[in-house]
Amino acid sequence: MQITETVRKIVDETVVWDFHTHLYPSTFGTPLGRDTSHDPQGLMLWGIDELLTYHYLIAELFREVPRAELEVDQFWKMSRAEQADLIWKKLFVEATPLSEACRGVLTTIKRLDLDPNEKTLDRYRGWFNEQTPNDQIDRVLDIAKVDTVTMTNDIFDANERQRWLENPEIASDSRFPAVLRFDSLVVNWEEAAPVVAELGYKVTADLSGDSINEVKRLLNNWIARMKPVYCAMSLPPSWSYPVVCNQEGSICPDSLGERCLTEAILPVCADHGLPLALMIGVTRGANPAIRSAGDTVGLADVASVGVLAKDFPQNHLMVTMLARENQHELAVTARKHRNLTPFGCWWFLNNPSLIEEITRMRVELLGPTFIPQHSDCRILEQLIYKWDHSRAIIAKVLTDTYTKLSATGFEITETMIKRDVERFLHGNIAQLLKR
Ligand code: RAT
Ligand code: ZN
Repeated sequence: MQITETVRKIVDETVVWDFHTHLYPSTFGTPLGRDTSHDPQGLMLWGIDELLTYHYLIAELFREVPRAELEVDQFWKMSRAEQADLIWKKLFVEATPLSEACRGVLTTIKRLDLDPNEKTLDRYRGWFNEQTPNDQIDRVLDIAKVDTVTMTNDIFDANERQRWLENPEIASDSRFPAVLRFDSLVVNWEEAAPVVAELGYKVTADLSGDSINEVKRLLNNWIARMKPVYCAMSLPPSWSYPVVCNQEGSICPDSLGERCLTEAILPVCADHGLPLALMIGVTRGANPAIRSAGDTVGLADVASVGVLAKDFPQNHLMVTMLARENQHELAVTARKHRNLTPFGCWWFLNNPSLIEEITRMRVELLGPTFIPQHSDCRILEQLIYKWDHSRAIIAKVLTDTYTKLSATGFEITETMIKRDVERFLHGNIAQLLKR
């Protein structure tokens, strides 16, 4: 058997369950829809203008263009189409699109059978305008060979929350399972409390009285409404468990977040058999002027993850971390706690060189017991490039691993490779989410 060719073929053909995205089906409305789903505030993002105004590319635009030519405020006043035109001109026409986020747009265009050498966006826009949202979902899932696109459904996003309240059938497309997300409960209880109170729950700013039970009631109600496959939050690099509080005399804000986590979130997740995903290491608003393009990475405390896994053996934790420097310790920590599964190469790590390094190390330390990648897509068509690019690297790492293994005299079979790849791209997720 030719290991390289066999692995590549199997990795390319195996259908993916994407563990974490920000994608939605058309029932959530779409700004680019000529039918009933048309909705300027809609959440289903697709098309060339959205692809080009991805926050990764906005960050790159501001590196390329000097301030004298474009003030940040000026950019935000432009229409989405004008922003997309500018990004195409500056990053793809007047400069060579060397970065991973740029290459991704080109891979996507090519795999949609369009020519990546256009000087303007007219042809692309013309093509997208002829598509309908639902046909485009089918087409993209087919090209990317993805059958399950896990959503991120944030109860603190008023726009999204309203849609769930108005339409109980909103998540009827089983290809898009829901995920209950609630960062502010832990990261910023002060900000969360008035919103939770407004929703009809009797909570106080210091979590006194019946507050914890009310947070549990909130979570139970939203679990009943969304039927999520897991719960999730992202945490800053400063997050620690147990909380280390330097503030004397007053209530430490982080300890309120910790109470939400340990007294409400973890018990509710355990009751429902739902894993909790922790995405750790993001500092929001390091440069707030450029909005989501201004979030950054920080070194986080992996030991806290281990202590949490030890203290809550009845919970399953799915963890991804943003700093490259945290990856080895996370993999080692997962060896100590079977209720801890590392997943994905998140955000600034979703680059070929880093995916390769991290996946290689995880295979060496964890064998087949982790989830190598998630896409974090915000725009539908990104599924094409994110999975294309990741599949190539996963195949490379597995080829090297099987080659070394076969040098021992151990026989590698096609059945074995299929079993492993299926676990990595689909099966491990299905098993953890009991689906
Ligand atoms: O990767 C991203 O697009 C980030 O903006 C975040 O959405 C991050 O992945 C998150 O889920 O918090
Ligand atoms: Zn995300």
